[in-house]
Amino acid sequence: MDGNAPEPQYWEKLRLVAEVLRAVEGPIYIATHVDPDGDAIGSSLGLYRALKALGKDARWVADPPRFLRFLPKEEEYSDPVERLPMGATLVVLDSAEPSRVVGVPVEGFVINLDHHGTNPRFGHLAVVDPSKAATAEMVKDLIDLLGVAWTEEMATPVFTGILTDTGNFRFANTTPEVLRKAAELLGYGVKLAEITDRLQYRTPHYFKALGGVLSTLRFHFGGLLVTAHLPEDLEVPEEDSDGFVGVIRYAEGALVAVYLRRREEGVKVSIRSRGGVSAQNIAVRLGGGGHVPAAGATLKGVDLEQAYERVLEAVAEELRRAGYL
Ligand SMILES: [Mn+2]
Repeated sequence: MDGNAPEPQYWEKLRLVAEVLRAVEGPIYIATHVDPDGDAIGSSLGLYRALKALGKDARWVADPPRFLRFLPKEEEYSDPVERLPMGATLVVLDSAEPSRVVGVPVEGFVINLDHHGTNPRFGHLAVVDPSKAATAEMVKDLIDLLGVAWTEEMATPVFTGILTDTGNFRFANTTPEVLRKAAELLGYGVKLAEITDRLQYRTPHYFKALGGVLSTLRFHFGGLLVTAHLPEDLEVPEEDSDGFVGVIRYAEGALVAVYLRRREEGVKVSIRSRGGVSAQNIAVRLGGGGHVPAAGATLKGVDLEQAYERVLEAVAEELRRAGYL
């Protein structure tokens, strides 16, 4: 099976999700993946607000990172729960696998909405469409199907999810359809300039860490691969660390960028690629997953040096497959 093919029954399945959600009388839990990004927070908050507007007993379990905390009100997100009540419905968004879901156990009637091709289609109702730029794009369609009247409060997080997963409409996933949806959302009062500005805010600590990361920059395979890592003496929150790969990926001539940092569970790697080279293939070889241009993995039980070795091996294999080596 081609993990990246569009979902042929997208609208049928999404319509079924809308019907189920409209019919639910009990609590509907909404959750997303660990280390949530703009799409994770945006898609789940947008759906939460739409379900609330429908009068549903919706609960959004999340811990928004600092740079996204301007989106929700504090009373909108709730703390992790150990068990879901009997008969609960759980909607998980943007989570490539059940183990990535954070804050709730994956139980009850599970609806899985995602755009990661590597998603194993877990849950009772899975709508996984890798042709979609963002899970928020799917939530845009779902809210339309729910028949809720759009408001700025609903449109803003959904728009933010699309904005961040398309790299501010710069990535190849920015299709005419994506721009049409984004334009429609702008029409509901989304403040584009304000949001793009807010999303770039970082702490002074972040900029110091960036200096440390850039001091580790190295080129491999004649410049086809650029790598950098977080120096061992530097600590930054994962949400800050996430963005560093987005800086080094612009090294001219590099087809692959890999950023590594030590975490409790091992070494986490973020991978970006272009020019027919698949970050997803590299990530899968390292035991992770993601999209073709952007993917990641966590290498368990290795130190930084061993992680570099494995990364170089996996990248070499992919560069060979793509005909560059
Ligand atoms: Mn996403």
